[in-house]
Amino acid sequence: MTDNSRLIVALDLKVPDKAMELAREIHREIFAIKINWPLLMVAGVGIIRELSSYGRVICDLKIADIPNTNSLITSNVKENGGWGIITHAFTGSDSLAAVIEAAGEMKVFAVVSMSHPGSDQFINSVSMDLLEMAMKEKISGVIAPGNDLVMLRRIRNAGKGLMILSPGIGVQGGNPADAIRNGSDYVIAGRSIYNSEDPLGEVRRINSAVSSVIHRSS
Ligand code: 3DU
Repeated sequence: MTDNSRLIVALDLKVPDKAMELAREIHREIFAIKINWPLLMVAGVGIIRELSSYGRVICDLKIADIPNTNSLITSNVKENGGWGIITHAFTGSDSLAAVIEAAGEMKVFAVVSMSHPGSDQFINSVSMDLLEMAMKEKISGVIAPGNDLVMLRRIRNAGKGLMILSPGIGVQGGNPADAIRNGSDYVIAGRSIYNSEDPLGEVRRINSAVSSVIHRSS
């Protein structure tokens, strides 16, 4: 994996061999791989270690439980070589603190807003409170939508110094250059890459869209 890329690829495949094959094809040109329940449920926790032979693996488990359970889940990811973990923040500071403590050196990212329409019903009305609480707990970064640029900018402005990872790119309507321009540090894309006829070509297209923005602003 490379620090030159701002792309995190969501490997939401239910066939572990296909996920490994795709990881092998694209890993040199991306920043990290993100896995979620669809793959983890089929492959088991050992897939974290297998994929981490290619570099950083972020486990998007959107943990939302009591502190003890959160801590057990997080330690499973850590013991299997995860680089990062994604947790919900709405469960409160004790639950979040449990993830951060169990994570040790691992990065912890908290969901403070989401990219689908339903996020306007509940979570988006408390996003700034979730962000403030997560910062008090010394979170590494947050998840903020790459297809809602107004929300993204609010989170960027209030979350100085935080790493912002943004899904919502591609199939969900966001585009990588706009997300980076509006405050994302890393964009997350899944279907637009793993359903493409040419996944590596799609990775390169996103990388070059992002680099043109970064180079223009630096
Ligand atoms: O829409 P895509 O196929 O590019 O996948 C986006 C990934 O990011 C997917 O794993 C989804 O579970 C995750 N995600 C969101 O899409 C939106 C969020 O707010 C948080 C995570």
